[in-house]
Amino acid sequence: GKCLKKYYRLHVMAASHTKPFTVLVEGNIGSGKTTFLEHFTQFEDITLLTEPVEEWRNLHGWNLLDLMYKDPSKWAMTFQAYVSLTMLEMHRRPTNTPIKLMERSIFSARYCFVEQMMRLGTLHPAQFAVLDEWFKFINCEIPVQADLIVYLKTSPLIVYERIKKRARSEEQCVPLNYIEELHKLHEDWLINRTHAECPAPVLVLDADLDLSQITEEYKKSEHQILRRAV
Ligand code: DCP
Repeated sequence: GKCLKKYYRLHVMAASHTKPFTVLVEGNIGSGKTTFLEHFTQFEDITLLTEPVEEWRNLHGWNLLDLMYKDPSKWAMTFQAYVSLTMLEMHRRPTNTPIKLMERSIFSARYCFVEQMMRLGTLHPAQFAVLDEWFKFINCEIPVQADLIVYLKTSPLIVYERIKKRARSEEQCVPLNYIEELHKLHEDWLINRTHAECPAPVLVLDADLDLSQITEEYKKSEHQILRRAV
């Protein structure tokens, strides 16, 4: 009996490690995705994959984010190709915990950012087609675990002010209009469901709240993420 119990426990652990309960944290630029993930450092059993943007700012010393904002038509394709790679790597990264929280996904890259750059003409239709074929291939052939999406819903004007305040050098020229369109694309994907696919159930949080109130809002997601009474 004891032996079997031990075997069972090991088995469950192994299963949870290869297939951890995976939460994708989504929301507009400046919606507080990193802050949301940081809230969960207090809990055990969770792997946090934060700030993929830091990889985009330093690939062998190259700041792809900066190149992309400075000369979008030239660099959008390169930038989005690298974003897809880093996101896929995060989706596939093994954990030794039963829960995994990650910032963004290959889905928001495709349905929000690549979509936006295609509509603006920043990506040539042929460049868009290549990125889209990569996305479809990955989607069909490579298992990407997604059990819950936390959508940090914001108003464009509020995140626009936050972006100006945090003054990440690359983002200084991002206009309000760009943020508004990105907002609509997040809403279309996660609320209006205009794309055939939404990979997981969506939990919507009010991320307009400021830092003094946001912890209470974040707490509302704890039981769904930890899957126990909290
Ligand atoms: N970006 C992009 N294409 C993507 C993903 C991101 O052009 N597929 C850009 C938009 C931002 C920067 O990368 O300028 C980082 O955006 P994120 O929303 O991913 O990260 P933040 O740091 O803004 O998130 P938060 O403030 O919510 O923590």
